[in-house]
Amino acid sequence: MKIADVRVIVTCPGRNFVTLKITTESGLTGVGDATLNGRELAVASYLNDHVRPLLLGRDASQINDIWQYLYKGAYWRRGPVTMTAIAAVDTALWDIKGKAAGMPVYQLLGGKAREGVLVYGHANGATLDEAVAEVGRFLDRGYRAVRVQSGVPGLAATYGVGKGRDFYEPATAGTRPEETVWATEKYLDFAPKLFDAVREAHGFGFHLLHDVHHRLTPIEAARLGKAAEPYRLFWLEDPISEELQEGFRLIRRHTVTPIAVGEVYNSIWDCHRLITEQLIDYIRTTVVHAGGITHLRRIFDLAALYHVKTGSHGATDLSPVCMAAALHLDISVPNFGIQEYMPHTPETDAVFPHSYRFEDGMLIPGDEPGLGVDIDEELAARYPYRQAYLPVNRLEDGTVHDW
Ligand code: EZ4
Ligand code: CO
Repeated sequence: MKIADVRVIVTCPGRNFVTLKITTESGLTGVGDATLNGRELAVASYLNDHVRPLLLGRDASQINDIWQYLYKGAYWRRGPVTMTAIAAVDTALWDIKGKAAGMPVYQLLGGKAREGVLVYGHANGATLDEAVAEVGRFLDRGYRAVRVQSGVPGLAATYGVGKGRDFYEPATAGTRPEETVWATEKYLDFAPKLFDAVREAHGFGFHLLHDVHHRLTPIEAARLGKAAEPYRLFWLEDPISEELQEGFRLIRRHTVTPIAVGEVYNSIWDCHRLITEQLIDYIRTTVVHAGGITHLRRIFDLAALYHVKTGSHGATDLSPVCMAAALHLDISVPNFGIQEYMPHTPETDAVFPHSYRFEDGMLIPGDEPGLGVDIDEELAARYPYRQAYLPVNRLEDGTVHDW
């Protein structure tokens, strides 16, 4: 199973995606997502310039050895660029291993531990009323779990509220990031009213989630968590910046609202204390940014020991290749919690044909050998890369704040 070809494909069917495609001498192919939103070309270069020469001629079946070779062999450890590049290689090799074995990857991971993967959708509104109505639209479509985000009175724009309805996309094309303005006190006054209105309108028969997107201090987050308790959130996501791990101790002292963290983490070393000290309830690391299936499994296994469940990131910047891989892992691990799911645009779905499907609020991975996802390279070539950035966020006095 010698690796004969390694290609890095950059495409922009509405947004940028970087995909690694590995081909063996016998003609088996595997794909891995390598997209790092707003910093895409850094990963493309890491793969093309530094990893590709190391893979050619190597045995594609040696996933464990290749992972360690790329991780320890670089000397420089961790970081989003490195771990995304390693993830792409790892994912593509699992895809190949599944095809070589004639089995879907979830079978190689020990088989299905559940019938489907519970997902949550994103209900967004510019106003409270719009957000409440959007939650209803998701429930009508069969979602059992919905994240709600709303514009905040007095703020021009806020995280999670897009221009269109289904395809919220925070990155914008251009040579400079968009800038947004934030005021914590306006948000903190408003957020409990939003949860109250959603529960008032739609009841408690579904899971309600909310993403703070790293913007509070620990004591502010503690206040919000406490205020949210009557509305029984499934989770409060990223209440504070992910670097401030000690801050989660303070949040924990004040509230039983479950906490989800980890979409910006890229290794087990970023979250082992949060897990072993039981400071969080859901770990949001996912395949593409946390070293692939091989490494994410280790994080999930550690989390299982401490009753921390999985809740992988699944926004639109994670390609259908990542989603497919995530679903194979989600469906097989004992401590699965929930999977984020934002459907991609039809243009993106056409570039990445895939067999997973949405059914009754769950995603079901396909049963064909490998991951059940591919990239249409001819179609991908019609959408050249466009420079794009995530927004930069400032307080009302101009201070740069966490976005
Ligand atoms: O801002 O994926 O929970 N989801 C999120 C996402 C992230 C983007 C960053 O690339 O927080 O919307
Ligand atoms: Co988030």
